[in-house]
Amino acid sequence: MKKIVIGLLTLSSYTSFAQKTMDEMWDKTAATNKQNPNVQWFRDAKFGLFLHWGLYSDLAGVWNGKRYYGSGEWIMSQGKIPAADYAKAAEHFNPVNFNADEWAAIAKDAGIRYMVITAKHHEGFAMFDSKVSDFSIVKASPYKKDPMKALAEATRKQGIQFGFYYSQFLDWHEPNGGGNRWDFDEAKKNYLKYYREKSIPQLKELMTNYGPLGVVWFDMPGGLTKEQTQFLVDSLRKLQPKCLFSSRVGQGLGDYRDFGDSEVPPAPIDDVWESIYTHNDSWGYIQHDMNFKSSKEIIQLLANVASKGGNLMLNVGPDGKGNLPYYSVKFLRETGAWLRENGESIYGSTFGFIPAQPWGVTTGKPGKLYLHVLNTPHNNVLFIPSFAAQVSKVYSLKNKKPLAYKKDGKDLYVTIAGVGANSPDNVLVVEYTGKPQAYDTTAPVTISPQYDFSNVDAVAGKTTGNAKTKSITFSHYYGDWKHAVCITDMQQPQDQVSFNVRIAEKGDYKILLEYACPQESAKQEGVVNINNQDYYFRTLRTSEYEKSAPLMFIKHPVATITVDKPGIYTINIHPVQQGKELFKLKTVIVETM
Ligand code: JFZ
Repeated sequence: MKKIVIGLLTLSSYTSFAQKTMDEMWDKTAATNKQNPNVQWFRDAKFGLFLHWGLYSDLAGVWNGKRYYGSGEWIMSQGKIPAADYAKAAEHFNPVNFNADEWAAIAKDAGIRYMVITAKHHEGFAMFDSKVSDFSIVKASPYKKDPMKALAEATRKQGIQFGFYYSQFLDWHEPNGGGNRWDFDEAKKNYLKYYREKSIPQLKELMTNYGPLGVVWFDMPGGLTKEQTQFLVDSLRKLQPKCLFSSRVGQGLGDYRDFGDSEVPPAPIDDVWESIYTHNDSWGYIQHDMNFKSSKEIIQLLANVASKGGNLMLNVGPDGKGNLPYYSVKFLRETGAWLRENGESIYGSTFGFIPAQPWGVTTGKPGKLYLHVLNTPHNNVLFIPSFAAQVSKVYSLKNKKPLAYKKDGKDLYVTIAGVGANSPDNVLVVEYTGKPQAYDTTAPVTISPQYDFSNVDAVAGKTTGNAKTKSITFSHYYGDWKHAVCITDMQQPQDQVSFNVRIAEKGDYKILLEYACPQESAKQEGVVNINNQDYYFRTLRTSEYEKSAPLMFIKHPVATITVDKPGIYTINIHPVQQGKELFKLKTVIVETM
């Protein structure tokens, strides 16, 4: 490793950019501080809007007549487009339809509490008025105005927290910026010069000229040591002590934790964190990306993230003329309509103390547990296992109508008399007295015949031997990351996974294993043990695992079982012989027969 020493700052140049960024980005251990009073608004906000907007939005996923698939803001890198050619795109970039007040009003209507927009993405183009570089919307485009100024003001008028995304290290326009190896010789790069001459001065402009910012959303750290990052953070904090920094500032120095793109942690985390998702496949606008999530998906995602204790920041990609995509506006507005009726169960909530059930998830507030019913039980009776506190009232949040309930030991049963059955998330409120119980991480997973399927996810498994629980990363299009928690490394009979389940009612059930299995793992024998009964199976080939391809899962039916007595059971799975990894097991699916 080569070291360049400049004044007090030492700069290490590194070899494998891709590897390093992936490792650093997967920053699940970043230190955050939930005692910090400045994070409270963020913890309560729950729903943010992310906007990726730049020259790439105007290119719209097309260069020289060729359509690109994969995150639109990466088109310059994907096409190895020379910086000088790419810069010419600015000459045609004229977002005349941009209307800051309209964007802010749509966000408000959607129930958005904070907005983060790309001030400069990896392409290096400043979407604001910068004195530091001429490669900006004011100096290099016919638009000539500063849209960030207008948006900062418009959001503030609506009472929405405003923040900037800023790519502090990757800058493909600059010879000394990170990432562009198709134009610039890596060996000749001086990252520190880039930080000193563009990145830090522009960050200072953003933190000086746009009023109080809620957050600065750093991305893809690189080129700095821990001390240097601390120096960067300290010098910026002086400008706005209350502004929060995302964990991708690097080196564990952020104020809140960001999960990998499109990743929700499998269990609640009592920390300050955010999941980011994009509305379709790409972050930046692509004209041929029409794969939008419905309002139902957005609402259920929001409930799911809130039930784990985090925020959802949903990304939308405006086009090069400044229009928000039709479906983004439509589905955001529908989400807002749901939030107007049910927002009490989301904003300012924490994760609920009852783990996910076949019917849905829970959030909480003092004295209240919110049941987010995402799947209606066949018999219209919700089973809430191990609800220790004294219940005083149960009602539908939407119309406040009381609902019949009964306690059987600690178990609570609520009759949902057809209320809100068509809602994407039918919220019921359980009011209780006394202290909230602790979230039980070892609680058995509920299996109930009142749903067509009950899922027992890998995360609930206890592993022994060499078996492990791992988050596996893969992707569809370029930059379109997905994650699946799986049980891996089961190679011999001692490598086992056990699931503690509670079968709520007697009946016949089918057991399906959902797993991925490459050629070398296929045709191996495994065994599922339930209630001292062995059920043998042989693994079926799906496909090889590769980060840059979809991970293919099969739902393999392996056994039919009959349960005579409701109660707590163990499902144990392991290889029969010593061999290769049996499979990557994602879910044990229990189907009602
Ligand atoms: C970054 C950007 O490169 C991308 O263009 C977009 O802005 C996204 C929000 O952030 O991409 C990342 C960063 C981190 C991970 C994946 C993609 N990660 O942690 O896996």
